[in-house]
Amino acid sequence: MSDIVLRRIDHVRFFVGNARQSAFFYRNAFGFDVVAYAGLETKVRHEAGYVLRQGEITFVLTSPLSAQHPESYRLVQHGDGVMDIAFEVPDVRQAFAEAVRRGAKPVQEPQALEDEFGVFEIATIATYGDTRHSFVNRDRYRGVFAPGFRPIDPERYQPSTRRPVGLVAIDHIVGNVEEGKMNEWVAWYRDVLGFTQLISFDDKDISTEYSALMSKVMQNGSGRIKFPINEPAKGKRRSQIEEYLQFYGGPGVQHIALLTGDIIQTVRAMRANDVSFLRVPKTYYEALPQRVGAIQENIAELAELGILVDRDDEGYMLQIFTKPVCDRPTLFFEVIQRRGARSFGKGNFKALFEAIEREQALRGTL
Ligand code: TYF
Ligand code: FE
Repeated sequence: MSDIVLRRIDHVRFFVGNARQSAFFYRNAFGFDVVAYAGLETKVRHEAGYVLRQGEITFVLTSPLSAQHPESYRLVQHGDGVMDIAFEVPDVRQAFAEAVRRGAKPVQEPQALEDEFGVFEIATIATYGDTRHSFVNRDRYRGVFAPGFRPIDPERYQPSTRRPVGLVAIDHIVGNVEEGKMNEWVAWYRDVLGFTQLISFDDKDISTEYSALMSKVMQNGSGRIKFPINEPAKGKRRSQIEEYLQFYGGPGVQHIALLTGDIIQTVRAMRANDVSFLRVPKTYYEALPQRVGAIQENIAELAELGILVDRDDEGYMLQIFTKPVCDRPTLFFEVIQRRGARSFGKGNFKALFEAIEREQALRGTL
């Protein structure tokens, strides 16, 4: 029938135990501005919400204010994590009706929420695990984020005087699903949201000694929204994907890749803010000139910061991975700069996964 048009990722909502403290982390470590708040002071009684923005990226942090909150089970089941990847769509009712007609499980019927700033429309479907996709439309809404939210009190959040971090957009968001389920979720993104497959990596591409996984990258019609989906593959010992599934208590978002126009500046700022990144051995940088050829960046500087490089037939890309940002070894972030390349750093998989395995070994989960 009709197409589901996704304009962009509107926001990513995290369900967390203490949104006030998570907002402090994403502001002071990742460089987000805190732009809006919902909670007791804005007459919202059941949850607190903080809206953070950097470039085109919007994160929403939600915490329940009582055990009666219908989502509060998430905190014990999953720990902090991504609850919703919301899309901006031209027509919420049509997107929801069509997605459900194509087999999506409905979570929340279309609603038009109104306040003095206009009408905000939202509907929600389920995806892997307890993760959701909302469809939102704010064409008739002039408020700071959504009804219930108020601009943040500048007394509480002065404009940051730190060095700018420079994150500009979401490049991709990766989901981990159970062994044998990757193709079902690939089919779901194809059949329900009309995505197509961009790339596939099998266990031979990515199996190290231990950390075997398979991955397929799905993208929407415009190519602006990219969702790799991973499943564990049989390796010698426990896959990093199995470790995630165990600690998250099921499928969920594994990492969010954030684009920067200057990864050296971004990683310098984040390191100065105490963000912990994975490290690869020095030998990685000795082999780098041979592997990727001429690049604009200084290799000593990349080595100092731990930034990885990979090349494809369209150009090259630079990337780096944080350690997990929660106590559970679940969600982490990637910072990525693209210089022509549209790929996902296959040439870094071995060094990267061996770095992840060293962390798994420290946790005793390998
Ligand atoms: O998103 C990707 O495909 C790359 C590679 O645990 C990757 O960032 C895949 C799995 C993983 C870490 C990175
Ligand atoms: Fe990635």
